[in-house]
Amino acid sequence: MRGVRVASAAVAVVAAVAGAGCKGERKREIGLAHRDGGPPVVIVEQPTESGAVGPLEREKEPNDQRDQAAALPLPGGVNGALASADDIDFYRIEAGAARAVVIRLTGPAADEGGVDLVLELHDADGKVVARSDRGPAGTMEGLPGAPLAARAVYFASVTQLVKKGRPKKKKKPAAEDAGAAGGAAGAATYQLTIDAPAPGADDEVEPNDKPEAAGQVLLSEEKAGYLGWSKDVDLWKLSLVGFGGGFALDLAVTGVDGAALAVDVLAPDGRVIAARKGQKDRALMVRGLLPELGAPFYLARVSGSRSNPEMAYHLRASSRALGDGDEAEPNDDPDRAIAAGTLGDGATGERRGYLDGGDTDVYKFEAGREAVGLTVSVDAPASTDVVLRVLGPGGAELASADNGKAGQREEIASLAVGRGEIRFVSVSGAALGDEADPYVLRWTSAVNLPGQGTQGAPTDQPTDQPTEPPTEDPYEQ
Ligand SMILES: [Ca+2]
Ligand SMILES: [Ca+2]
Ligand SMILES: [Ca+2]
Ligand SMILES: [Ca+2]
Repeated sequence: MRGVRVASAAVAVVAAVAGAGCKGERKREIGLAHRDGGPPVVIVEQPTESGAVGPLEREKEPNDQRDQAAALPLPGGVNGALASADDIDFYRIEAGAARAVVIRLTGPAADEGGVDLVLELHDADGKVVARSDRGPAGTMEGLPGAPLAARAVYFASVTQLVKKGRPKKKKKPAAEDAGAAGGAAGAATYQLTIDAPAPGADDEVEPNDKPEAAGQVLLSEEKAGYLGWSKDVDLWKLSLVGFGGGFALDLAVTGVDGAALAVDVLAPDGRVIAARKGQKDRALMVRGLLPELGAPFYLARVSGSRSNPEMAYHLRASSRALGDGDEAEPNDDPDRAIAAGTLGDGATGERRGYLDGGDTDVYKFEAGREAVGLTVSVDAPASTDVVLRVLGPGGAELASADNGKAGQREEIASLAVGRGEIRFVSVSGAALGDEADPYVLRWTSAVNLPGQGTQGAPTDQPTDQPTEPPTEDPYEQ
């Protein structure tokens, strides 16, 4: 396609000029197709977000050491091949201006002689600063948004993942000889490209793993980022400006194929307010966070079990007016329990909440002047296998219910609570990180008449007397 090639050459020149503003670099891009009069260059059009990188040059061995590495023009690319299971090919990248680059590595599938490729970015000293190892053969490896410091030198390396403890199969001699044959088609070949597209206004800017480099997120804005390499961590600064009383912060991060997301929310001083883990491929929410008084922002820390250079996540923060019976986070342990109310004869109530990504919700109850029998139940949304527990004042478990499967109700009936005593009710379980519907916790309490029978400790015994009588207003603030 002649038209495509012309367009991509134009893109390459524009990018080089915009990136470095250097005449020498511009000349180099134009000269790509006919450098040093060697064998004809293999032309591969490599589609990228910003158009195309190409044509690609042929790899030049030897390049097993960093000081032998051929330059990888930016933007540009190379066709190469791994000669053996332990071959390593290095390419030298000169950053020029500070910028974020997209590096991609592709190769054939296993049945076409391809191997499980690994892409690494090294700094000038050889330290690995980013790694992509998703596998198997045929899977794109990539480093989207990898940050390069101004005028620094980097090296990209291509290797093959060889599973430990299992000798490499001799099945495909063609693949073994690929390097010697100069990268014959269908062997352990690969295409490596590098490009420096300008990030959009709502895209992350790497590096962003330190609070001072976190991308700003205003309420109702949507931002995009990549789990760009192994152990990539992205911080986002969630503005709490304008947050009113009674409003909660909801955070939603869309799913990334192949990865289980993790989202932590941190206070400005670094304390973890909420830590959530999602399921593979699925979105993850953190709902109902009640911002601490005066906190100007929270930080959201996004990471994942695997990288994915092809599919960005989208992050959105929003505020929601809390309804009467809505839970408010954090409430994951007795110290941060939601004060649910006083238990007395005929007292009832309900709360709605979410068990996003491994969340636990704890509610605090306090008996009034009489001993009561407490009955609590949870109605679970369809995807959630809920666990209900009642804990004593010190956090010890007094009763639990986990009989039902996902979507089924759990109940603990007629549990004795002595006068003035505190009970914590804990709701947890296996829930999807993006379950749409809340659970509903309900409770009733009634004065425990003799002979009616309750479980738990006997009531109205002297040992059950609280050391301090209930206060006039037992409701917690
Ligand atoms: Ca990232
Ligand atoms: Ca990052
Ligand atoms: Ca919750
Ligand atoms: Ca919670």
